[in-house]
Parts: sequence; C-alpha cells; structure tokens
Amino acid sequence: MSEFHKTAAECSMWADEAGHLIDKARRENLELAWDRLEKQTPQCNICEMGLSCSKCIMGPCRIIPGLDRDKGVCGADAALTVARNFGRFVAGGAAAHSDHGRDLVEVLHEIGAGTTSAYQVRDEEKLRRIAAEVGVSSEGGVTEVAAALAARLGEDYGSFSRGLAFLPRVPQVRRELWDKLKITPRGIDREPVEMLHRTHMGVDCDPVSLCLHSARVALADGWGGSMCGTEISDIIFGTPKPTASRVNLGVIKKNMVNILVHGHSPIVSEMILAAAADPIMVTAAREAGADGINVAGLCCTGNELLMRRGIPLAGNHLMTELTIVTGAVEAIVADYQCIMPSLVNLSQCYHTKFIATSDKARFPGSTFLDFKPSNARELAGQAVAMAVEAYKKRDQSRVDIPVEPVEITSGFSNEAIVSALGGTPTPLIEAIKSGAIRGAVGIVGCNNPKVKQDYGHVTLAKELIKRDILVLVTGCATGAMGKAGLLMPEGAHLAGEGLAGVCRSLGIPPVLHVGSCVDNSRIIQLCAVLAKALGTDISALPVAASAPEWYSEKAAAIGLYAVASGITTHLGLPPMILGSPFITELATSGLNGVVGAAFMVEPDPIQAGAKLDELISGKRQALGLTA
Ligand code: XCC
Ligand code: SF4
Repeated sequence: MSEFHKTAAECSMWADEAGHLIDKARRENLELAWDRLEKQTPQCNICEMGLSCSKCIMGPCRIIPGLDRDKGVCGADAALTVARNFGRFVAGGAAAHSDHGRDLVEVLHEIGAGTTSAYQVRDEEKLRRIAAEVGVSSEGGVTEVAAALAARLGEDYGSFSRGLAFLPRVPQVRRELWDKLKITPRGIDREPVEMLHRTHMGVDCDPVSLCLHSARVALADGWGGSMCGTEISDIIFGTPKPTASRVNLGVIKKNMVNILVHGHSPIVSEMILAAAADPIMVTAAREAGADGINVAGLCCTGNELLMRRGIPLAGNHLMTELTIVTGAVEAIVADYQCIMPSLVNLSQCYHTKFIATSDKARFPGSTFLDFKPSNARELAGQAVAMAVEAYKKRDQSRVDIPVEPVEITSGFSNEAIVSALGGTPTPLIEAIKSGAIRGAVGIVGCNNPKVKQDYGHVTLAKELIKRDILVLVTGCATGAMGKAGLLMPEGAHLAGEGLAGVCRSLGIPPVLHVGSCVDNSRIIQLCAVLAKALGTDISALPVAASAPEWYSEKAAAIGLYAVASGITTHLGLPPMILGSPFITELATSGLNGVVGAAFMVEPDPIQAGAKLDELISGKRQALGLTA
C-alpha cells in the first residue's frame, strides 16, 4: 500500500483531527487531495526545475542542460526559461490579489455613486484618514469622499497613475533604491500585463531584467493591489479590533444549518453573514428542524470574517475537502481563489450545496448566483435559503464532527496593535531596542499536501517565539496556529522571557493574527512605519517573512514583494527555479546585494527557526543592539 492510501494512523501527512475524517473518506470511497497527489507522483522533474516551456507552438520545449538539449527551439536557455516561467508565476499571483483589490475599489465606487444599498462605509474615520493620506478631499459627505477615494485608487490600476497612492508609505531610501533599479511599480495592472508581454517569445531575453521586472510586478501587488484590498475592506466592513473566536472543524455544529464561506473577498461573505442573521431565515431554519444558522469560514475569506466579526474558522486550505466529509455542511458559498475544483464533486456525494458567486470563478456542476453590489443582499438571502433547504436532506447518520473548537484571539490590524500600545508604535520600538522582543517574523498562508499539514507553521512559530521573536500570521497558517493554542495570551508560556513579559503586560498572544493573504500588506506597512521611526530602511529591521507550507502563485508574489521591500523570506519548499543555478543563486543570495534581502529555502522548520534567529541577531547587531 502506498503512502497516501494508508489510513490516518499509518501516515502522518496531515493534522491530527484531519486523520479521523480521512479515514471516513476512505470508507466512503471519496478521493482527496492527498490521493490525487499520490497519483501524480512522481511529478515531472523538468517542470519542477522550471525548465519546460509551452509559450509557443514551435515548442513545447524541455531544456535539459548537459543532454545536448540546452536550448528551446527559439534558443532560450535554462536561465531565460526559468526567469520567464517564474515571472509569469508571480504575475499570476499579483493579478489574483490585485483583482480582488479592484473588486473592493468597485464596491467603494458604487457606495460613492449611490448604486448599492447593501454596502456602507463602516469606518468613516479610516475613510477620511486614507483619503487625506492619498491626497483627495477628506471633507464633505461620506459618499463624496468614498467616490473620490475610489477614483484615486482606481487610477492606480491603469497606466496613467501619478504614482501608486500608497508609495509614500515606503521609506525614502527604499524608494530611491527602487527608482535606481527601475522597479518602482507604475500601475497595478500594468506590471503583470507587461510581464505577459515581456515573456512572449522574443521580447525580454535577459534573465536579470526579467527577474527585476518580477520584483516590480510583486511590488505593484504588495504596495498596490493588496493594499487597496486591505484598506478598502477596512473602510467598508470595519477595521479589525482584537476579538475572541474559535477555530477548527468543531465550529461546524451538529444541530445547526452550517454555511461555510470560502474564497478570499469579504464582499460576498459579509452579505451571507447578514442574510444568515435575518430572523425570517432563522425561523425557516428552526422549521426545518435545526437550532439555527451557523456561518463559519474557510481560507482567506474566513480570515476576513474572523478578523472583523469574530466568525469562527472551520479550516484552512487542506481542510476544505474534509469539512464536507463531516456530513454536516449544508452549503459552501465560494467567491474566488484557492477553491479546489474537487469540492463540487465532493459536495455532490453529500447533501451539500456548492454555490459559486463570481462570474470570474465558475464551477461546473455548482449552483451559480451572479453577485453584484446591486443585488448582493438579495442573492445572499437566496444562498442562505438554499442552505436551509439542504438541511432537510441531511443524513444525520453520516455526520461526524471529530473535535471540539479551540479558543483564539484575532483582529490585530495595525490600528489595533498601535492602539494596544497606547496610540503610538514607540513602545514596540522600545521593546525591540531592549531586546524584550528581538524581532518579528510574518508567517504566511497555505498548506501543501507535499508537506505535513500545519507542522511547518506551528513548529516554526514555536521555534521563533521561544527566542523572543514575535510572530504575525496571515491566511491559512492561522488555523494551524489557532489549533496549537498560539493565538491565545496563554500561548505566551511557550515564548521566551522577554516576549512572554510583553504578552502578559498587554494581554496579547505571542502570535498575532493580522488577517488574510491580502493583509500581508498590513505587515509591510508596519515595517515601513518602524523603519521610518528608526530613520532607517526596512532591510535594516530585525524582521523576516516565512511561507513554510506554501503552494500558490500568490504566495510567490507575497514572498517577492517582501524580499523587494527588504524583508528576507523563508520558503519551506523551493519555487520552480532550480533548473537555473544562476537564477537560484540570485534568488537565495545575489538579491542581498541588490535589495538587501533574499529568499531562504529550508524544508525543516527547526532549522529554519535557527536560521531566521541568526538573521535577526545579525540585523540587531548592525543596528547597535544586543543580539
Ligand atoms: Fe490560499 Fe489565501 Fe494560501 Fe490559504 S493562504 S491557501 S493562497 S487561502 Ni494566503
Ligand atoms: Fe520553445 Fe522558445 Fe517556444 Fe518556449 S518560446 S516553447 S522555449 S520555442
């Protein structure tokens, strides 16, 4: 029997509570991501190295240096092929985040135009503050300011922007460096589109130039598209504040109509939440025999609702299939990104309704509701009604929810962090200077069935906090940290003396949940604030980023914008670049001399913890602080 068809007890590739449901899926003959990975193994080594190209039909070409096949038909060698492939990979991720951000800009525009009643501005103070920051009028009515801000940020998506609105947040030295390197992003859409152009056959044939443009693409995401996503989501749905919630499969309730929201954007999930609270719907649920309606989150839209509303998180990326296997999910309402196509089939093996809501993310075999700002509230009502109907068809004998939920704290927006510190970042800077907090690492998202689920996230976080390194977490890593108890102030007992002391005095956990994938923009902004306060560049700060279990193009874009912003980034799995020693060297070391940060690939989270600790010690000493 191969590794992936083993029972949970025989195999250790997944988180503890997952195993129980994997066994159930086995008994019910249902296929999961781990099974499909096994069928795909061994995976194509040439692709894994980044050495296959199908960008034109003179190909497809496989570049095999040393085998007298060292160039494609057009003459592209290994370095060029790897650079082109990686460039498009990053562009895919940047496009995803930025298009999500655009949807928020559009909702803000509709609020300004008065064409939606479903959405309002919940954080007027932030609306006016951001408007003033980006140079549009912050005076007048809310709708006027909303319209002006949407117009200004909308401009950043096109080619004729006067410079991305949020660029002044970046420390001056870093901006000068970007200008010198010609990687200052010029437009949120422009950079990924230019990447598609440059990587067409016969355009940019210089691997270095392509890598620099990859950095520009990523920066357009981090300081552009993702930042729009975060800031406007806060304006429309409220800026997160510390809030108590729960996490894991146990948040799915046996006696409730369970609706899971899945995807990334809060635009749909917030409406589902509103519709589920409608007394008419709750009565309908009771009439159907349930105690009520329970909304829980998956992946990043789950993180959005968790941050702002304290809505519990049912699971992360690799738990999404298993939530259906509990047999207690009436509906999955999906927007876009990271939604495994397998969920549609799997939901058909149960009574679960799979509801797609975005015209750009169609799922054959699902129910489609064409959400727009103008009809969102009405369609959300329809989705909830479908879930209530589905409850009547639930087979209670197939219901199996193996665990009790774990308590967590969420909601650490930068505003909330600064407010917890008494209104200024100074106490944080003092804590860093004194060494109580030696540094900070952002651990971001994703699971990947190639690595043991959650192990990388949790192990690395524990390695860091015990060394007095504060951890900020986003995306799918959140569920893992929560289950391990690291998102509660009590988790501080696993931290070193200094960090534990800070956690105790502020009543905060040693791992702070700061949001979804796009909310990594909060982390770079916080770094910029600290760098400016210290009169230095981001690359001088004792900080790093890490994606121990990453899988997605978006994660590559995040990693690269972190690096290009001066933040060294650990990856638990290498990107598909190893076919070019030149590009590999550039990514893992050469970039240090260019942007003051580089990628660090280390599969073992314990080793990674030690290496990040060493990096942080070095940065501290360079700042004249104790190691
Ligand atoms: Fe997707 Fe964002 Fe990754 Fe989770 S963490 S698997 S990208 S949902 Ni951002
Ligand atoms: Fe082959 Fe070049 Fe065409 Fe790629 S672009 S498929 S390497 S000929």
